[in-house]
Amino acid sequence: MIRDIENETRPREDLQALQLQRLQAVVERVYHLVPFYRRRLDEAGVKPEQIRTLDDLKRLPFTTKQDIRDNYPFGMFAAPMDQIVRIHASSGTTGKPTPVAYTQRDIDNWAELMARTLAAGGAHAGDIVHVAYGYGLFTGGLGAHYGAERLGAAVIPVSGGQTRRQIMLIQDFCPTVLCCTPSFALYLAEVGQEMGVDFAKTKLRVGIFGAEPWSDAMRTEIEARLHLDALDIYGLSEILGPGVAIECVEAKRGLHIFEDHFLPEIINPVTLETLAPGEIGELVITTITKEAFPLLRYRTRDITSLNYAPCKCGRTIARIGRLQGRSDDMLIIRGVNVFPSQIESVLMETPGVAPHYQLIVDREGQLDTLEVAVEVDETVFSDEVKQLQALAQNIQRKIKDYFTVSVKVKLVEPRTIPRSEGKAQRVIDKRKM
Ligand code: DLL
Repeated sequence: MIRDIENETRPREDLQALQLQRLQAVVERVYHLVPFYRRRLDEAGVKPEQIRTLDDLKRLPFTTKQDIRDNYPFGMFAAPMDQIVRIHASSGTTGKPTPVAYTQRDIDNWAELMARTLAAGGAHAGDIVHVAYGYGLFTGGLGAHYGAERLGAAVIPVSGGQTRRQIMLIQDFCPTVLCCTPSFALYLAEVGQEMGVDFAKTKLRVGIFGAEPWSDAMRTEIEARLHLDALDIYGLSEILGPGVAIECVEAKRGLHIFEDHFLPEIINPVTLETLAPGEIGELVITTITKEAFPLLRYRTRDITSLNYAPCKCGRTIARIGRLQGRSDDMLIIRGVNVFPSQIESVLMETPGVAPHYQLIVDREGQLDTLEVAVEVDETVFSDEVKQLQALAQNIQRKIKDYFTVSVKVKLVEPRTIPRSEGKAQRVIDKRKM
């Protein structure tokens, strides 16, 4: 269902007029309220009044995560503290978290965007939404929570953890919508199976899964095991949290990005040139409605492409392709670029291995090596050693055919790869240890 027909099905010319007006306002805002941006814009020789067309976006400087770090903790806020009502932060695998802020209007816009997101998945008032994204500094839990309430749905704010108890609640409280990471969805399926739960008998109808990369093959697996429509949701704390882009349940082809709030571009991460629709590169987003934490041309590091073709659901807003991963997560194994999600696709095509894996990157001499540790399922595990070896070789060959690199494949016992209640850790980089 389209919750906001006006903003999601507008003719492009009208949308662009709105975007330009909002872009001009945000440039004006940051120029006057954020010393960092004033300096950057002055260095680039751009004054707010020189933004006359959407094309002038290209004249604006990029913003990076490092810029936000350099202004730690609150130097990039564009509203005084008496107008800020919420602070979240991205986890940051190393060092300090990256704080982001919201005014009351930002929170309202976010709730509305998340309501639009859930509606794209077919959710409506009367639904019961089980939110298993973490609550706290992470934006997933509270983002989904406010959106579901705005939609008029009932929220079960379980947050992460206590997997068995969550399965009990799914059976007893009968939620119809499940919000969590795809790796946790898979874990719920696994634990449910151990508990003898038939998910076809639960009321779950749709899953809103994101916050980490996952493949189409993983979607098929989760849909079959949980008996629901699994949709991909994208967002990042710096830009908003969840509610930036979502697949529609009608097409499940590309994630609609809410262009009335975000201006997307795709750039070549090396030359920084803007790429054409369809070309794969780094997603850059300019927020055009945020008050407390607006960002100009923020380099997300996420790799995808843009598609402006109207969708069969009726939306005219652009779609981004499924995220391949972050440029920082891309492994370069003997000169070949490999994304963990691509390895996942190969593993998922192989009968006998479970969808739980880890990639271990190491270095031998000057060369980077990759070991793929993947669980075999119960039936295969009891097979003879010879059969297990053949399975490992088969996976090795498939990966070699696909990427032209040789990797080591290690089959491991069922349930030995750590399960995740939030974002899964797929890559272990021993080079950095
Ligand atoms: O993960 C916000 C979120 C919460 C999105 C719940 C979706 C659902 P951060 O912790 O700041 O925010 O992490 C953002 O996660 O730059 C991507 O690299 C990755 N990511 C998020 N969604 C997807 C997705 C939240 N659908 C970072 N596919 C982003 C692939 C994703 N990667």
